[in-house]
Amino acid sequence: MDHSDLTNAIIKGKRKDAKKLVSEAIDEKQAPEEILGAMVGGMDVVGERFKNNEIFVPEMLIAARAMKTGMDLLEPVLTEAGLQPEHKAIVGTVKGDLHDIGKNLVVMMFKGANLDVIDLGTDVAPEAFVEAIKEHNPTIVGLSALLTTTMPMMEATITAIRDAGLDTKVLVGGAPVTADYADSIGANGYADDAATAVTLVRELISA
Ligand code: B1M
Repeated sequence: MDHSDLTNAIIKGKRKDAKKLVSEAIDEKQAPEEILGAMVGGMDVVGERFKNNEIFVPEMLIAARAMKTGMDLLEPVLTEAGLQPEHKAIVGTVKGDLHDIGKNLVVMMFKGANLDVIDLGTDVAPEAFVEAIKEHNPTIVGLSALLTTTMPMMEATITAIRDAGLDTKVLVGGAPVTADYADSIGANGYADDAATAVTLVRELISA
């Protein structure tokens, strides 16, 4: 079944269209994984356009909202079909840092890529990340920081995770963070923006 109109509804952030199209596809007993794939495909296009500065934060937010509208209808159907997200991601802004606009975009893009996301919020202590990893056993942990004064908390968090004997892959990002800094603190990956974060997670998962 062609779901290109649903993909376009996500790209354009048309949440009413997304709701109608997902509802119709479910009623017609379309394969739920194909309906999901059409929406994830739409978010991939949104991510690419955001990365290329063709669209900006507001457009990304309305696309994510359209995806959430569709997912609210589809999730029960996916669960019934036994189709749970294969991978979990824990995401948070590090201790001492209250910035979460970017972190929230990363969370939205991860959900758009069908990851099961546990969002720890802001000002998250290293030990809170460790406890959450032990509880949820995620594939990926994402750390966000927006202050030069809180970037060292990224290193402290990675150290706490490793000292706890956990080898979960850690992805870092945020305006002042760089790939060199990520390497210097032993992160497994760095992403410049939310769309690249999705690409990187997919690479880390398939590695
Ligand atoms: Co503050 N703040 N702020 N601030 N703030 C900055 C970051 C600052 C650069 C402004 C400035 O002085 N030019 C400066 C930091 C300087 C430095 O250390 N480098 C600064 C300061 C100093 C402060 C305070 C200390 C101000 C004060 O109170 N004296 C204070 C600190 C509070 C605290 O955190 N403890 C403060 C407070 C705030 C608010 C809370 C009021 C507010 C945040 C609101 C919120 O987030 N809920 C705020 C804001 C909005 C900003 C600016 C204006 C915008 C940041 C933003 O949201 N950008 C910012 C100036 C600037 O950066 N232009 C500034 C948009 C967002 C989409 O980008 O977060 O970079 P970004 O996310 C991107 C990428 O980085 C990436 O993907 C996102 C989307 O593509 N990404 C990841 C982000 N996280 C990622 C994680 C990943 C991967 C990619 O893997 C997991």
